[in-house]
Amino acid sequence: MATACEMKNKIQGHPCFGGNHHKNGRMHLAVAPKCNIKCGYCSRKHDCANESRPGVTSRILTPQEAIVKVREVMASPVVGPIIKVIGIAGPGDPLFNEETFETFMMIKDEFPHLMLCLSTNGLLLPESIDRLYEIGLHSLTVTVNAVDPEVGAKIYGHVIYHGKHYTGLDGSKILIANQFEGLKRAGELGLTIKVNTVLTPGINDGQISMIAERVKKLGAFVMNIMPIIPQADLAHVSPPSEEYLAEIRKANEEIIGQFAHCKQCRADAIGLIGRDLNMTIAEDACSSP
Ligand code: CLF
Ligand code: SF4
Repeated sequence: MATACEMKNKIQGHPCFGGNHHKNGRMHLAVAPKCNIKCGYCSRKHDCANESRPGVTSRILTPQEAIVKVREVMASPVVGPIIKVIGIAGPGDPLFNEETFETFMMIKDEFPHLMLCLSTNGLLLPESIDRLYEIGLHSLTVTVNAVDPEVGAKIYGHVIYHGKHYTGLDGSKILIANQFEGLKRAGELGLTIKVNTVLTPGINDGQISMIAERVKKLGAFVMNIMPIIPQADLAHVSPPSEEYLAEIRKANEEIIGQFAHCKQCRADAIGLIGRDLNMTIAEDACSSP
């Protein structure tokens, strides 16, 4: 596990881990369309709601298109210097799409100075973590919504694992066990880890502190408690108020640092958090000779 000092150096420049998010930006590559679980708040028509703002459907890029896009963005005089991180966050689960690995390998070869970042539901983390480490993954986000499989079963409709379809408690048990096993291994490897938790009032409120305690012990650096955006099977849930969200974050900040600047970005977001620069890149491209 990395020491606090090593971790502080590692997160320099990463806008989602406490690096200055007014100066440092990230570029998401939407290369991962397929998902292997069904979160109750996911409509499947949109980007992964664990890391992305629902309601915006991305155009899926092939790894070849993605590297072309990175070249274009890095060549932009306005946006290029801001980008410090390349993230793959959907629109499905990155680890369930081989294109994720292909894309990261190309980025690593051509832009070794950029930090590679991945966000996953964690189902395939135990079998993928060594591969991610070898590719040089810098930072990992796992969305953990429950410690107790009974609670998880109210959030996850199904889990498809190694070709088999599991529902209810069976699926939830596999998912949660794999999330913690993968996190444990990631901590041992010294990766920079963030845990996202979708606060779903009336369902997982009582789980938040248990998640915080457990992931902190495994080496997570920061927690990002996000408000549910109710839709699909969980459309009836009332989202938390800003006051309630702030209260829950405060109650857990002594256990693990809380990231409060998340903007639930699109899977193809580019630029500073909360300030998408896709248009700037298009304008740069138009004004190039
Ligand atoms: Fe992207 Fe996520 Fe990496 Fe950041 S976003 S893959 S950790 S580079 Fe950041 Fe956006 Fe919130 Fe994610 S603000 S949704 S926490
Ligand atoms: Fe939807 Fe993401 Fe959950 Fe998959 S992991 S079901 S894409 S919210």
